Amino acid sequence: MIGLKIGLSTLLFVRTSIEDAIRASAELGAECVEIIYDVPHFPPDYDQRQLTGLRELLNSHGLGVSVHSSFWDLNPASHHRELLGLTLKQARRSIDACRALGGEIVVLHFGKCPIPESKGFLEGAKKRYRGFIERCLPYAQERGVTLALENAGGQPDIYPSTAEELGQFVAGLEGAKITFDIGHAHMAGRRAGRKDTGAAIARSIQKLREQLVHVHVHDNHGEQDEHLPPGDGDIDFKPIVGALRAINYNGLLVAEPWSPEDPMKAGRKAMRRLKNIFGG
Ligand SMILES: [Mn+2]
Repeated sequence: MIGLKIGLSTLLFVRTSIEDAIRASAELGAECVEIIYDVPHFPPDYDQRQLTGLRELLNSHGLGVSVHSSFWDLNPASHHRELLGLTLKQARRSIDACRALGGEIVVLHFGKCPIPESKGFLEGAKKRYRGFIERCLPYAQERGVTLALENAGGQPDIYPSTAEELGQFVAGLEGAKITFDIGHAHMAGRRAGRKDTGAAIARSIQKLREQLVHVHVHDNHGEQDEHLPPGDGDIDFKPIVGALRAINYNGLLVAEPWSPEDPMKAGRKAMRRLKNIFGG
């Protein structure tokens, strides 16, 4: 493994160029950057030959890198064959980008089912999501990239949603790994009726230790996916950090604060809190 590195997602910098987002992350003390391979920095017609320059920029700052696959307007469980095809095309481009940047991890999102109340439709969505991942896996493996599927907040119209559901899903898929999103796990815990979610999240991390290869950190108050800097919501990080230590997690810890108005302020706060919370 590469050793624990804390850093920032480019999700934070939607009003600057990708180059400035990388420079700003380095300035804020990030040791790694997660590149969101989607708009605004990577439009559908993005020329991937430009990735060579980005790789040099990342290297010049000594930054580790991961890639978050395209997700805006896409759905890996879509009932529209064309949309499913487009989602697959963008996932492959994201995998290509990760390889070109020298990264090892591509984060993939869950599928969406607009009418989970219809059992047959939900089953179809789950089947399509599985088929989608089965098509991405060999493409990633051939390029030396690991696919890390992300847990959501326990919403009924998303699959797989809770960390438990995701764990069951990847258990049957050779090579599929997990991005553990702490903010989403907190929402899922609250949705399941828990007040203090920290202990349950810690147990979940322990249980998924074999597949857990990547971590997203952000905070919220258990209801909306606020993407606050850690410490600004009501997540109890203590047991969570304990669990990550107990499983000897030493991959990337990517903070995902959302603050288009003042990204530097939110990024500085997120980095400071990450260092305090995780003892970096
Ligand atoms: Mn996330």
